Amino acid sequence: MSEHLNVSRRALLAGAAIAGTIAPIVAAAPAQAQRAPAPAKAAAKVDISTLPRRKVELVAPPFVHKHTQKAVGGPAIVEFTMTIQEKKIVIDDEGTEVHAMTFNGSVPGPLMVVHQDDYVELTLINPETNTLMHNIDFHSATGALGGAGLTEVNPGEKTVLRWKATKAGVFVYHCAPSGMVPWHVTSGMNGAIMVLPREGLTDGKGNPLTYDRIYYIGEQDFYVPRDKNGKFKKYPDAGSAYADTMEVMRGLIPSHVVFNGAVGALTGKNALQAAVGEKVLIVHSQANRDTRPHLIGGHGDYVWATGKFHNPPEVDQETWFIPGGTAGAALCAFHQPGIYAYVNHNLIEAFELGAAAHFTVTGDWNHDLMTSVLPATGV
Ligand SMILES: [Cu+2]
Repeated sequence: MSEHLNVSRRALLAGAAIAGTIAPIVAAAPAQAQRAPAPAKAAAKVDISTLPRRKVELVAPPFVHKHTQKAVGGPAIVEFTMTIQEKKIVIDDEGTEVHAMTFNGSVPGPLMVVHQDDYVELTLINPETNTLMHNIDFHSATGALGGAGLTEVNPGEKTVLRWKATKAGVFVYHCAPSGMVPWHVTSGMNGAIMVLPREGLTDGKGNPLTYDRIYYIGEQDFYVPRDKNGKFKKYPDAGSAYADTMEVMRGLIPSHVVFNGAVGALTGKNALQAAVGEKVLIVHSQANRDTRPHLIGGHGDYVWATGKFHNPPEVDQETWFIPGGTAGAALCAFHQPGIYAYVNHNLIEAFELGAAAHFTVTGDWNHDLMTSVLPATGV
């Protein structure tokens, strides 16, 4: 048990007050990143006031809000609103609890979709019913710690950040409060944004690639403390779980590695749906640890493992590697009906810790691709 046991609400709000050993990473960033800068004096190349505005209603993963694959018209200001929710969630069939920190109530937060050169305008709300300060670091944004330096919001506050989507690809976003970054990220406070090229996806040789469906899978490592008997402990709130959770985190061995917030969140009756002949874009993020997705019985036909669409995709992949802090994208066509497992192919993490999803695919079996020549028969 760590000595940092009693974490008061005030200390949590102060963020960096806890455990000086973990504070310096962000505290060392340039001080000006922590303050709102004065408006730029140089004439902006784009007159923001002339751009059209579009409001997007976000939806919870694995689903993705409506969007066009090719941009329609010129750049726009795309307005999003996210409300931060601190909430207790159950992460497995045994009732193991985590006091999660979430963007919009889900782990991961919603996938946001824009096109390159659009402006993302996010209203971030931290309701006064929450207890912690939060912010957001977009890996796709430029400056101020990805926006984290301009978006610190205490309970009862909201903030608005606008940034230009200059890079095409799928990117992680996550909470990054001074001194407490890994705790917030491994409590579920991460998601992804997809910045599509204005012309849509291509194969790197000028040929367009399109998808019939898109799903967003956020892989999450949790570090739930155990009691003397090895049972997962329960706590009344996030603050009282903090010290024990940090101790488990420092051991670097997660108690759970799950897709979309819980063991089984995307399996069985929650399986992802597709039909034979459909091409599915699977966006997969991991804000903290490396992962290696694999579609059992299928392939990544076009894979941007590090998620950036102006690199040619790799083709015909069996397993692809997504480094921690990255989102990747894989375009997979389904050619046979049935249930496919989509896993982190560290199979211990998939089968023992929870990192697995199912696709249920409808359609007709193709005997040319596979057939049972001799069912199991006695010899
Ligand atoms: Cu946070």
